[in-house]
Amino acid sequence: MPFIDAKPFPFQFDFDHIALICIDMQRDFCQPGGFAESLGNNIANIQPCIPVIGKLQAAFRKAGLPIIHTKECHQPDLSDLPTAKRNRGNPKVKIGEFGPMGRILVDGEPGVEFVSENEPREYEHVISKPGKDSFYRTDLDEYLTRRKISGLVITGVTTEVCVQTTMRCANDRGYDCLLVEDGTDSYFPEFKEMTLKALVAQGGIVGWTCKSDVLLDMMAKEVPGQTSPHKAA
Ligand code: TIU
Repeated sequence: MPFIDAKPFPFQFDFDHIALICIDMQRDFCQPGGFAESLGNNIANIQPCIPVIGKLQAAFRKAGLPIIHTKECHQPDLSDLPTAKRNRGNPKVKIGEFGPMGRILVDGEPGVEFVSENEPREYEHVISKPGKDSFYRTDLDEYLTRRKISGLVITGVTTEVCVQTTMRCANDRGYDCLLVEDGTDSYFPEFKEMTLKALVAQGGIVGWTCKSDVLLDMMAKEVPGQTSPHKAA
């Protein structure tokens, strides 16, 4: 099993028990007129991770490894939207109201869909989640258990919100988490920097971080075991 260069120490990449998770690569967070802009965020800051995630998705597909895609959204009747979340931040356009890409953060609307560079393939697992934690009111834990996945390579937006929350919640459930440094972005570069540091502090209290080229180089060289349970799935 290969080890890859990571912080705070090398990460053992177990081809038979690992998945890539791409968190909330949605138009509402990445493109003009979506939820992020309604909160006053500068979406330019989160564009760099999009092509990096595209490369990681291609490598995981080539290796026959599972990819999970999450999207933050709510039911059309907003029954899963807490009033506190709807009012938080005093946004210009609230969740459920109409923006240029349909109803903001409502499942099925154009804004909730994935940016074209990071779209799921037909057979990949897609999770609609009402919160920042990808485990909250979703089947993620059950899916990972069923697929015998014990390690997660984590990517997506935003670093200190849904990405960090999910990594902490995965860590508490016993998953080994490797966050890809250039495969995640924040509207606030200083928050990204501090989050990356905080996650690996204290001997990797929440997990590991690495650069995408280290991971991609290793995946290009290693031939995953032919008996991988994910190959046939
Ligand atoms: N606002 C912000 O930074 N993030 C979110 O609301 N959701 C995610 O991080 N996906």
